[in-house]
Amino acid sequence: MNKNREKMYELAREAYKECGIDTDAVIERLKNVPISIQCWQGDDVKGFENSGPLTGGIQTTGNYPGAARNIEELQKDFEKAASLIPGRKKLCLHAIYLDNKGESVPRDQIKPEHYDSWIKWAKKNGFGLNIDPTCFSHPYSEDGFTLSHHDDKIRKFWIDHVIATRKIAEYIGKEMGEVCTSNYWIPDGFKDIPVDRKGYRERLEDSLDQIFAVEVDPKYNVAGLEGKVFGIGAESCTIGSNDFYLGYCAKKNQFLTLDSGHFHPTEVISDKISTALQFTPGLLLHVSRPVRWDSDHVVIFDDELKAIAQEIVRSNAMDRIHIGLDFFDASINRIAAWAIGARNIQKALLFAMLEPTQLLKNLELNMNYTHRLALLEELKTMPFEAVWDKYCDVCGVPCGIEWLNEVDKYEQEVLSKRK
Ligand code: RNT
Ligand code: ZN
Repeated sequence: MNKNREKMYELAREAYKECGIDTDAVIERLKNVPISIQCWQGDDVKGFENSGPLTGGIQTTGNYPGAARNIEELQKDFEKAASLIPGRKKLCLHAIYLDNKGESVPRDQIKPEHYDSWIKWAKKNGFGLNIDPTCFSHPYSEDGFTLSHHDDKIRKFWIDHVIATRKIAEYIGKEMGEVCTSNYWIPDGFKDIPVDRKGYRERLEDSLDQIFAVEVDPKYNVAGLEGKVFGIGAESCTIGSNDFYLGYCAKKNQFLTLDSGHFHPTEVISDKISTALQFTPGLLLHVSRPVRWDSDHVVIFDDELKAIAQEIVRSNAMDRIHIGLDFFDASINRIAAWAIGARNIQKALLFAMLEPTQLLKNLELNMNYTHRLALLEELKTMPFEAVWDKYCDVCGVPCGIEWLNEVDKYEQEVLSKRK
């Protein structure tokens, strides 16, 4: 870190100290909070099954050159991105990112060995690993239904796929010596107004019951259920809505996933975290950014991101919340997309941790809302940037915009050569 930045940090440290915040301690704490980073930003959610197009109500748009075409490229790209992102990183895989060694493996028959090369790579690089079942982009999901399908054969196929992924996740957890999280996102839904919502939801419940009947050690795998308001081609009804899963998770003691892009435009997950924590064993977060119809824009440092981070930090339940990212943008440099989004969630967490929370809570309890608002507003212009730079420096990643030079260089040397 250059001299000016060091000086700025010293001043910032003093300023925060006056508010009762120990910036060095905050930096040490944040360094160890794992962030799950989605592998699918690197290749536009294609995976390595060599099968059909992306379906299931999600879309990537744009054709920025240089997308990863195989496991090796995706790994190299992620290593580059990771070198620009401070903090502990886990890579989140989807089942379709298996290493099938050129042989096609049906999704209900995937095995732990198909992910061994990922485990080896993650260990070598000091990354954690998570894995999700892939219930989309498949001939058996083409008519819009998987775990709620009325055809028992198809439904069974998807149950078996999720169970297979469940066992793989537990295996990965054991290999990595820490919990491997899985997000269950089931795209099932109707384009037009359905008649039998109840029947589909009952079948989804039954499928989940069968899946969770296969026990895994919660030390090594936990699964979160992710609701959604609508998808492209499933505008009228999503079987796995947030209400459905909140009810299911509360009743059956499962983790809930909240994706910040999956709600009505004025509905925010920052207001849902405390409720979900109260009635479920824990949460997975898919931190994303909704824009119009899309739920998956690159995460920016906006008010809702700050509010999400504040809720995480203020909840005192960080051990029950697994923070993950979910966005995919094919219209900009994909490594930059990873770096921007992941640096932003880190920024938001740092910003939240630099808050004198107890003081604010006391003001609130004393109904001193004037002071609460005044203080919250003053905090916004504290010398945050200096602490952020110090955090990046401590983590050995570039401060400020310097990371972008690395991306440009990599684009020139590596990405632009991919045809
Ligand atoms: C889709 C969900 C889901 C996916 C990933 C690829 O709307 O958010 O989480 O984005 O599983
Ligand atoms: Zn998601």
